Amino acid sequence: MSTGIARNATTPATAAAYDVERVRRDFPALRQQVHGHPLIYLDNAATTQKPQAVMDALQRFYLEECSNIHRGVHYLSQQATEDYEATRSKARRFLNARQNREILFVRGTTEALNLVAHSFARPRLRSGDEVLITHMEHHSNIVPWQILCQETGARLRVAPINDAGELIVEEFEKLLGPRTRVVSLAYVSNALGTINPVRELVRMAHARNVPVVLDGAQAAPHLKVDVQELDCDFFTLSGHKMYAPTGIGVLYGKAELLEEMPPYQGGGDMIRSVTFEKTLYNELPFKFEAGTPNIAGTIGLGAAMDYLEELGRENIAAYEQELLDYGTRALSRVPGLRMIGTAREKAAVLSFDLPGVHPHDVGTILDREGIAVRTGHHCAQPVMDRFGVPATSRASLGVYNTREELDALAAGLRKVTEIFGR
Ligand code: 7TS
Repeated sequence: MSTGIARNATTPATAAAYDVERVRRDFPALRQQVHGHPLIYLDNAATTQKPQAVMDALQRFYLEECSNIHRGVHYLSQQATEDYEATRSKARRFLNARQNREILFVRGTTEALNLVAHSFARPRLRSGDEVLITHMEHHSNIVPWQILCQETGARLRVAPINDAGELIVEEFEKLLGPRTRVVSLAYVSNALGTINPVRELVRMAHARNVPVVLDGAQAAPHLKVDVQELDCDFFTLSGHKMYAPTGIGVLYGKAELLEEMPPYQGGGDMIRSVTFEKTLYNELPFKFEAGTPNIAGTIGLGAAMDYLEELGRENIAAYEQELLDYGTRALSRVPGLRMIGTAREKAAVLSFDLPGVHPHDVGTILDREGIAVRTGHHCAQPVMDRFGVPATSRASLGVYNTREELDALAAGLRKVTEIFGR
C-alpha cells in the first residue's frame, strides 16, 4: 500500500512531512469529475471517501473468506473470525484501551450512545436524577437521553456555549450537581468544529463520581485518542467518518462498567447457554454483540485504522490543522461571510452563513462547480438556534483535502455572493 508518509517512526509530526498528493492517489473516488469539474469533496464530517486498502479488505473478505464467525470449525470461518478479532486488537491499540474486551463493535456512534443510555444509564436513573449534556451535541447525543428521561422521570440538563461556540466550563461545572448520574458530550462538535477540553471535564465529573461518555465521532478521524489518558468511561466512534465502511463503529467502555451492564439486545452469539427457563450470557465483549455482526465492515474498519496509523495520526492532525487555518483565512476574505464556530481549539470544520443567501442555494451553486459541502442543521438544531440561523453551509476536511481545494471553495463562494448581488 502506498501512503503519503514514509514508514518511519521518527518522522516528526509536521504538516511539511505530509505528501497529500500521494494520499489522494489512495482514494479512487477523488479521480472523478462532477458537473465537468474535478470533485472537491468537503463533506467529510458526514462521511469520508474510502481508500483502496479498505476496498481491498472488503473484497478479500467477500471473495475469499465469506463465512460467519465464532461458530464454524471450517477453514473460512476460522479465517474470518481471526480477521474480525484482529480488528478488535487494532481498535484497542487505536484507542489505547487496556483490553480487547473493552472494545464492542456496533453500527456506529448512534447505536453506541443508545447502548450506553439503555444498558448503563437506565438502571441507574431515578426520578429527579439528572443527565448532563452540552448545547453543541448532535441529535444522537440528545434524543436517547431525552427518551430515557421521559421514561425515568430524570431531568436533562444542558451546559451552555458562548458566541465562539465554546463550552462555558464554569457553567458546566455548576451543573454537575448531587443528582447528576451521567455526563455525555462530544469531544469535537460536528456543527462547529469545537474541540472540548475533555480531560478537564472528565476530571471535574469524576471528582463528583459522575461517569463520562465521550461522543468521539468527530474526534477519532482527526485527533490521536487515548482513552486511558482521557480516563473517559465510554468512548464512541463511527467507522464511516474515518475512511471505513458504513454500518460499523466502536463503543469503548471500561471493563468494570461493561461487566455490570445488562445486554442491549438478545440473540445469537451473546449467550453462553439457553434454556426456556434461563439464559446465561456470554462474556465480554460478546455479551453486547448479538446476532451476525457486520463482519466485512469490521474488517474494513481494521484496514482503515491501519491506513491512518500508517499516515501517522499526529501527522494527520498537524496537516489538517494547517489546512483549517488556511481555509479560515481564505473564507474570511469572502464578502459578508460569517463563520459559525470560532473556538480557539477547533478541528476540521468550517461552518458559515452568507447573510441573505439560503445555505441550500450555496450548496447547489457550489455543487455545479464540483464542490461538495453539507448544508442544513447538521443534526444539531440547538446549535443553529443558539446562533440564530436555521442552517449553515459546512465544509469539513479530511486527509486528502488541499489548499487549492479551499481556494476553489472561496472562489465558488465569491461567485455565490455575486449571483445574489451582495
Ligand atoms: N455524533 C457526532 C458528533 C456526529 O457528528 C454524528 C454524525 C453522530 C454522532 C452520529 O453518527 P452516526 O455515524 O451514528 O450517524 N454527524 C453527521 C454530520 O455531521 N453530518 O452527517 C452526519
